Formats: sequence, structure tokens, C-alpha cells
Amino acid sequence: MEQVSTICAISTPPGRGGIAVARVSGPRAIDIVQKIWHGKPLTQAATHTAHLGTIDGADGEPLDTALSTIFHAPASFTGENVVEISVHGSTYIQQQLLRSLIKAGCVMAEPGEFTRRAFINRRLDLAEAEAVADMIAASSKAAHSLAIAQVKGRFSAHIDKLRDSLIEMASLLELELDFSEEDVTFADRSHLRALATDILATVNRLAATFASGQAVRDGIPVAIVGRPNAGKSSLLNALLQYDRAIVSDIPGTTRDTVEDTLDINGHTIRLIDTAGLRNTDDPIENLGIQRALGRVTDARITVLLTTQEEVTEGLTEELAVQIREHQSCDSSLIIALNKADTIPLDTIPALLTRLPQADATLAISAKKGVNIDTLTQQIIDLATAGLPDDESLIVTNARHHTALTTASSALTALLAGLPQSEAPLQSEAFGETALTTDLLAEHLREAIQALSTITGSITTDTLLSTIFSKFCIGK
Ligand SMILES: Nc1nc2c(ncn2[C@@H]2O[C@H](COP(=O)(O)OP(=O)(O)OP(=O)(O)O)[C@@H](O)[C@H]2O)c(=O)[nH]1
Ligand SMILES: [Mg+2]
Repeated sequence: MEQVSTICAISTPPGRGGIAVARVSGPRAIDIVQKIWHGKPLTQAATHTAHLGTIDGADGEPLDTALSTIFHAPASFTGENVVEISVHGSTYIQQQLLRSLIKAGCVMAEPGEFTRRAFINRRLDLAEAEAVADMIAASSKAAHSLAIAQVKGRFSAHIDKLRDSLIEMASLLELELDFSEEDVTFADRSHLRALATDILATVNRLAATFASGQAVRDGIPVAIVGRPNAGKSSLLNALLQYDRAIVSDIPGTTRDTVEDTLDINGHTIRLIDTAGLRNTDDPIENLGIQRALGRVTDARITVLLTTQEEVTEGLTEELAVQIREHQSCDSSLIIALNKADTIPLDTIPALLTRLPQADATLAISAKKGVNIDTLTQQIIDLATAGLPDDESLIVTNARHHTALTTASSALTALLAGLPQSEAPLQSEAFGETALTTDLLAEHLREAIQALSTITGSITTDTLLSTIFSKFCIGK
């Protein structure tokens, strides 16, 4: 049998810090650390205990005071023997500690190797392991809370439940295949149909959370568009509360897109200010306009900024049509009537009713900072609309989304092939669209296979390498 190596890496971020932690994992983890340790013998220490001692550098001289925390297999993150060594966080100490560990018998860990070992030793399934990466990367409260829900394995539990129902269906069909000679039907057609419809609905519901889920994880992309001088850059600055973009009364001030992020109530919003939309012969401005429309396609939310003059001249309607042509189907449109500070208050309601159809409309003043809070609330509400309260039911990972889409197509094909009538599956009696039991079973296998790749009950080495290589070393 191939000997499993003992790996080591610094698990804290690169650079100087108050404390740095080296992680050592593998069958010989405790023995190796003991070789360079002065203090109470670690080899005799109980699991989940911490010990203060001195650790040697690669030259055999004492390097630093260290705290070693011992975890015995299998009750550790990786499922192997693990020692976590905390030392003072100078880069010199970190380097020396690693060299010392390697000299004593460790090998350097590959990126993601600790989590990979946790997966191999069944401490985590694939979806949970990926959630660990998300949790490390999370930069907002919302993204962190999403990742936590998935690390806890509740998402995996949903997927496994779906897969189990499919396996139950498959076994009914297999039974029928076995007895097909005798023209017996074990698999009650209406039961199969109900089960498949139910599972398909759940799969589709999960898949539908992806766009919003991704926006919550990575930040909600919000494109601010409108005609030149509508006040787009002023709105960007008002939202960010500092002068990020140049504001001037010269139309066509913003040429390229200007981006920045904003944290509101734990949500990251990625704001994109764009060049004003108009017909122009200026080639540079035109490039900017094309870029603006491209950002509309990528955005979850587009804020169309307009003014009283544009509304009265019918320009807003024209813009709204142009924007909808570029929006993706699951994104939203907010139309904001800007420069409300220059409009008599009592005429605003009438102007608002003249705005084109949108997911939300409101009057604001970017310059005076009026109604900006309402706008941000609308952005967050629209971006998270339709997301289930249970965060473990939200798909944030593109690989999971692809798997769910594959399962959905397979189930749709299966349903299309299930006879409506009560005729036996193998009989000639049902309509032309109905599939034979083997073909139905084939679609079912495809759906099961797709769902299994999410939690990793079926994986290939290539898939694993791709997933874990995205981790950083020491994780
Ligand atoms: N009174 C008033 N003026 C505003 C408001 N918002 C913007 N402005 C003014 O409108 C002018 C244009 O503002 P910008 O923010 O540069 O407009 P823009 O849409 O970014 O323009 P381009 O970059 O040229 O497309 C500036 O003089 C702003 O001060 C507002 O709410 N009220
Ligand atoms: Mg501008």
C-alpha cells in the first residue's frame, strides 16, 4: 500500500502577523513535530489538547515559543492526525518552521490538499468542501452566511434526498424490466409520473436560485445607465458617499465604465457607472456606449436614471426599450426620476405615472442625496427576491448549477417519455412519444449521475483536482 505522506503548510495569510499557524496533517504528524519539539511529549498528549513548548528551526537551534494543538485521527479536520502549531508571525519564523518540518519528514501541501484529504476521508462531501472555499473567500455577511449554511451540509442533505427518490424510482423500473416478459407492471405509472414531476420541480426551483445566489455571494452587479447629464456619476458618488467619478454639466463626461463596491446591510453591491446613452459620431464615446450596454447584460439590476425633460419628450420610453433589449431575462429594471429637487413636489406623482413599466420606480435627487436609501433598499429587495429563507436551498456554485440543469433535462425527457395512460410500459399500446422502460431507466440514471456529482458520491480524479486546485495552500 502506498504510504500516505504527512503534509505541512502555513495556514494563515502570507506576510507578517501577530501569530502564524502551521498545519501538519498525516499519519506521522505528531511524531514529526515531536522531533523538533521541547516540552511535554506531544506523542503522549490526549487529542484536542494544546501544549506550550519550544520549537526548533531547520538548523536545530530553538526557533520560537510555540503552542501545539493535537488532534488524533479521525476526529480532525482532515480525518488524519493533525498538529496545529502557532508561532509568532514573522516571515522568518514561518519560513524556518516550514523548513524544519520538511527536514523532519513532512512534504509541502498542495493548494487545497487539507480539504481534499478531508473529502477523501469522508469528513466533508464535495459540496461542503467547496463551501469551505466560499467561506474563506466570503467578503460580506450575506456571502458568509450562505457559505455557512452549505458547510453544515444541509444543501448536500437536500441533494441526497432528491437522489434517493430517483434511486427509488429507478429500482421500480428495474423491477419492471426484470419481469417484462410476464407483462407485469410494478411501477405504477401515475406514481412514477407524480414522483418525477415532484423531483423535477424541486430541481428547477434549486437551479432558479443560482443567478440571485451568485449575486449574493459575489456582490450584486448594478449598472447605472441613462442619457448624458442624467446624473449617473452623481448617483454613483451619492451611493458611495465620496467623489468617485467626475461630475460635470458637460454631457458625455463619463466615457469608460467606473466601478466600485458598496456594503449595505451585509450585502455587497457592485456599482457600475456608465457612459451616457445617445447617438454620437464620436468613436470613443460610441465605444463607451457599447461598453455600457454590455454592462447592462451582465447586471442583475439596471438603474435607468432619467429627468423630467426626458419624460416629457418621450426619451425615457425609448431608453427603456433599448435597455430591455440588452438585459438578461432574470434581471430587474429600476427607473429613477432624478433631479427631483428641481421639480415642484406636487407634480412628481404625475411624472412617476408617466414612467415606462419597470420593476420599481421612484424619484430621487442624486445631488441632494434625497431618497437614495429607498433606492438601495429596492436594489437589495429585487436582487434577493424569490430566494428561499432557508439559505441551504440556494445554489451559488456554477458546477452545482450545471449538474442541476443536466438533471432537469434528463427528468424532462423522462417525463415526456412516460405514457399518460395506464398501459404497461413495455406494451405497444401507448402513444408514439412514450419510451421503453430501458430508455426511461437511462434518463433516470443520467439524472442520478448528475446529482451525485454535486456531493461527490460519483467523482473523477480530474474533477477533484480542478476543484481543490482553486483552494490556497494551507486550506
Ligand atoms: N439639481 C440637480 N442636479 C443634478 C442632480 N444630479 C446631477 N445633477 C447635475 O447634473 C449634471 C450632470 O451630472 P453627472 O452626474 O455628471 O451626469 P452623468 O449622467 O454622469 O453624465 P455623463 O457622464 O455625461 O453621461 C451635473 O452638473 C450635476 O451636478 C440632481 O439630483 N439635482
Ligand atoms: Mg457621468
